[in-house]
Amino acid sequence: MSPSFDYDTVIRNAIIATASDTYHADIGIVAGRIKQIGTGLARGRRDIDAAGRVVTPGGVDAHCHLDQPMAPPVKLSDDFFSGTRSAACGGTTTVVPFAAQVRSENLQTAIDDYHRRASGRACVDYAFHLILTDPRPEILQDLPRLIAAGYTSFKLYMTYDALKLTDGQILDVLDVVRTHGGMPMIHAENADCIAWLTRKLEAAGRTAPRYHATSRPLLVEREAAHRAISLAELVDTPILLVHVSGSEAVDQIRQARAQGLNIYAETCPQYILLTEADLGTDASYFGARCVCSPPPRDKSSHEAIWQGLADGLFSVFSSDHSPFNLTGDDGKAPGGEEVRFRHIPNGIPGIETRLPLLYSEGVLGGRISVNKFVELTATHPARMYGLYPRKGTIAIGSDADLVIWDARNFCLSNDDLHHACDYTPYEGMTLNAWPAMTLLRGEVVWDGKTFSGHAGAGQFIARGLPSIPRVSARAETPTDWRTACQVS
Ligand code: DUC
Ligand code: ZN
Ligand code: ZN
Repeated sequence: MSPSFDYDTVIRNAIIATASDTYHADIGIVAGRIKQIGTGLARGRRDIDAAGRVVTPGGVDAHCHLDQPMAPPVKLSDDFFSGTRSAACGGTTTVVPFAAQVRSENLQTAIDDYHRRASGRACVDYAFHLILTDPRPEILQDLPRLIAAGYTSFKLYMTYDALKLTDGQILDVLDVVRTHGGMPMIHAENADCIAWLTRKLEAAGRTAPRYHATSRPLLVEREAAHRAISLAELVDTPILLVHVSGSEAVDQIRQARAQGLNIYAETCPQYILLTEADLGTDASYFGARCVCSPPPRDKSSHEAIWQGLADGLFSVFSSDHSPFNLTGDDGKAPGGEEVRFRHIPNGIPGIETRLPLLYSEGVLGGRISVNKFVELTATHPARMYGLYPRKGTIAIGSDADLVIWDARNFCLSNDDLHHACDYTPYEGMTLNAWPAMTLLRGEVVWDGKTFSGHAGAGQFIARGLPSIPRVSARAETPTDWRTACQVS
């Protein structure tokens, strides 16, 4: 007689870390979900011994770009297969990339296109944020339907000619989201300042990659962050500022939250680990590999970001994975040419290294607790974007998305990564941790050496509304202008 098992898999003797607790227990998994958490669980069909190992929820990378169309010849190096394979090997089991509206087209067209790109290709679970580039009245009218269908977050750009919205357009979107729910995500950089500085720098012959940072000083982000916060205050609705990089923007967010405004913020590994020096010298094009927007900053901004990670100013830690190859003609050197900094594709890879970098530098480096790590990389991203409690925690009923950690020293090399990008900005860095195992809905997709997932294993997730704790319990009193605008 074949033995019967209570569980498909049991992770035994784990040191379970959630956003709130750390404790020893076994995790029993049935049909991809966590069925039981306790000590001395009955045998599973498969038993995995995690003795002495920290086990965290699978990461939720709430900001990454996969297979997003670019202006030819430029192309992202990762599609949904290679990007999500890389995510899994670095401990991330849910990704939320962007479906970008092409101006003059509608949002459903963008959504349909992204489903085609992801379906049958994704190796981990996925959802889509929408990028709104043309919020004309019929698009705004369609938003409530899309929110109800599970597309509950919207990226709004204050820069990039092909993407940016005016302040008035941002107000229009915020007003709809205030009524119907969802989370506006704002890319805050002042477009006119960047354009003006870029012209000045080019006129002076300063076109090397390093001048990308010169064209975006801290105040460019600070001013736009302040403006975005003011727009959110006027409409009286929460926003999330994405990829916050500099100490001056951090100050703006701190002041807004001290006033009780529901301003949330995200940051990324590049803003605690890379500096402007990584953009190289006048004589070198190699710095193009670290060109991203906002640009890497300095040590004093790193400190401000670390402080914000530790004290709750930041809710979300994402990769902003946006990979372009250094070699070839579709990446950092478009057409194979060393171009002026304004033409270098913005973005760096990081979907696989996001969790190990924060675990190594933050948790093992003594800057944040393991519980804060879980909050920033899984629980709050899941809450912010309507994936919780299915994703983002270790709890009975949640998907069995789990990472078993291995604390070991090694030197990071791009050869060990699983993306389709020909470099990592963190080449040669010593890391102290890497996932020993990643499970997606109970299936081992990474065992520390080999990717064992497959294209099409990832499921699309229609998301709910945010369930993130509010910054303030401030009573929602109608503003004067709203009262005045009410039709009697
Ligand atoms: N900046 C963005 O806003 N998105 C992708 C990458 C980047 O550098
Ligand atoms: Zn952005
Ligand atoms: Zn981005």
